[in-house]
Amino acid sequence: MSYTPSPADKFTFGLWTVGNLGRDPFGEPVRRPLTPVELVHLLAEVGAYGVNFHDNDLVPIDATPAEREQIVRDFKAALRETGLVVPMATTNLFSDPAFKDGAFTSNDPAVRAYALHKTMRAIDLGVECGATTYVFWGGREGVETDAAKDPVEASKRFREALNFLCAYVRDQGYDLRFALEPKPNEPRGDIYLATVGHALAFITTLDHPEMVGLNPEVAHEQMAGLNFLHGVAQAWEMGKLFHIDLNDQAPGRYDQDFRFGAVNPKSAFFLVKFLEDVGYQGSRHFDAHAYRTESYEGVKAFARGCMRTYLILKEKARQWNADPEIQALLAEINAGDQSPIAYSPATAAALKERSFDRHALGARNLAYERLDQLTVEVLLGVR
Ligand code: GLT
Ligand code: MN
Ligand code: MN
Repeated sequence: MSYTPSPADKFTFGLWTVGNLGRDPFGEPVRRPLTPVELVHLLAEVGAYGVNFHDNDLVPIDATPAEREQIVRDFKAALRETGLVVPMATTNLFSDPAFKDGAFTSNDPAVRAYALHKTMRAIDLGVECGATTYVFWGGREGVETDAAKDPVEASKRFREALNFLCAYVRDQGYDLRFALEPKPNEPRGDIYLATVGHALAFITTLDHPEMVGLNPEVAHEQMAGLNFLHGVAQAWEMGKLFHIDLNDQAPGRYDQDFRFGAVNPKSAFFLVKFLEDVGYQGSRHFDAHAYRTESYEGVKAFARGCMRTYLILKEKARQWNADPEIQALLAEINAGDQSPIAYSPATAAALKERSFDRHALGARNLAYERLDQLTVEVLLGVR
């Protein structure tokens, strides 16, 4: 097995991921800035399929229209040269001090209007570069104190903004879907729409729910102490898994954005197995950063590592699915008539009268210990 990435794997990185300078709240940058064109070439060198960006990863916030045109021309030329594509784009609604108290949920109507203005322009830029998915990560949409904002009002403002922007996209005739990216906290003390579950429920209240889905991120659900796979599965089952941010995270820490599979390869395995088993067709976007210790050689090792780990886990999933002992256990676990009990008055009446041997039900051995051990042995390479 060579585990070499190919375009069919749809491995993507943001300009902000491989371009991360290693700044943190306690320390200055450790890597020199690369231009978007240099980053495209770096990604091509490691074998990525695509590159995503925030408006200001590509075009500085204070660029003149002429500068914007030149930057976009150069960037597109780099895309043509390398064959990289731009499947997703997004807006930076968190760095500028104007957004210190949120963008769409700010108490200041001028800030909310500016956020719409900036997002429409960023959507135009993304679409111009080929994006068909547009991410909304509301990093500043929250509070440090609940004295500051009414959370019901915040929900309404978020909804109004998304309704406005859906209408804009439809009006322009863009082929673009929105993907909400939840996160429980950081940089705000608490962020609204904290988890996949919050976002899924919120989407049903929008004017165009069919245009809006999820971009769940591994580390964000784990920061909330949740099982990421379960959130992803629920989004998938509702037809809402529009995009995914892959990385890793130790429990109970800050937003670490580690290389995919770096901390918990077992949960990464079940995630990859899920995406491959269900036939998820979207980007596999690595929203992670190289350690602050690394030079750009280390950044390349980081990016290669994300993709290689994904492909190794994909192969492990194939092996797991083909393992006769695992399959026999699964057949045993799922034995019996699994079809749902459809309601009718007669079925309900019969079911009420049916007698159950609950002691026998409770006494059944479910063999999950053996199944989990086999999983561990597949992962550790001894099967
Ligand atoms: C930021 C954040 C990510 C989001 C990006 C999209 S920006 O790096 O930590 O999780 O996906 O806005
Ligand atoms: Mn993150
Ligand atoms: Mn992310």
